[in-house]
Amino acid sequence: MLAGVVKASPSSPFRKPEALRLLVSDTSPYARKCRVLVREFGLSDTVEEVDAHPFKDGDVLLAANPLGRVPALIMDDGRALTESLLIGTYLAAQAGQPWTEDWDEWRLQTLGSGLIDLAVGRRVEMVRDEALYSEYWITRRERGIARALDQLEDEAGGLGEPLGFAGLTIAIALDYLDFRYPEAGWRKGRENLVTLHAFWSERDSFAVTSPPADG
Ligand SMILES: N[C@@H](CCC(=O)N[C@@H](CS)C(=O)NCC(=O)O)C(=O)O
Repeated sequence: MLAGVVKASPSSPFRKPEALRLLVSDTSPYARKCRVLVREFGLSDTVEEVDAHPFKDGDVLLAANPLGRVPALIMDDGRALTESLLIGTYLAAQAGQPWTEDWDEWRLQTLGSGLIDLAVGRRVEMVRDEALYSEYWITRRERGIARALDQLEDEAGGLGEPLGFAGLTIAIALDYLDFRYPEAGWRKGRENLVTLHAFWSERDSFAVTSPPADG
């Protein structure tokens, strides 16, 4: 069971949805956070996943999210939530398991999400035209990734709930490094992160949402 079962749910500003559409791309680690949560919360019958690769700028995605990013969660009244953290929080509430006010869990979730930001930022820089490629930005991202990994290694052992949103976000960040930046060699000397990643890797929700090998 995912974190956040202790406190009573505050009343939701949204009525209980009957059908939700989650716009995703199969390589997006942000979308993956939400896709895993849908499965962990048993919401697969309520949430339909719709492929909406952001760089295709499809009408459905742009209508849901003017920022042109996935994930976006379209509710049955047409409004859409954006940002993986907000969508995850909403899904938790819908599942009757709202996140608790565990600020340390939130802090580590945010650091894990920032690690994803840097890894995605590095990837974006790597695939730019050669003329636009910036060694400065790539190495800056790489230094940030290394620092974040070191801090997460120091703190991951103390994660109260490896199945919580922080643990999930960190595990997805690590898996994304395997996918897009294996040279980072994040496992070396980072046993706590290895354990966390292995823990999530054994879960179906994580396995079936892993990015395609040719993605
Ligand atoms: N902070 C956002 C980040 C979402 C994001 O940047 N998604 C990427 C896919 S990995 C995207 O859609 N990029 C397209 C773009 O930035 O134009 C979240 O947590 O949902």
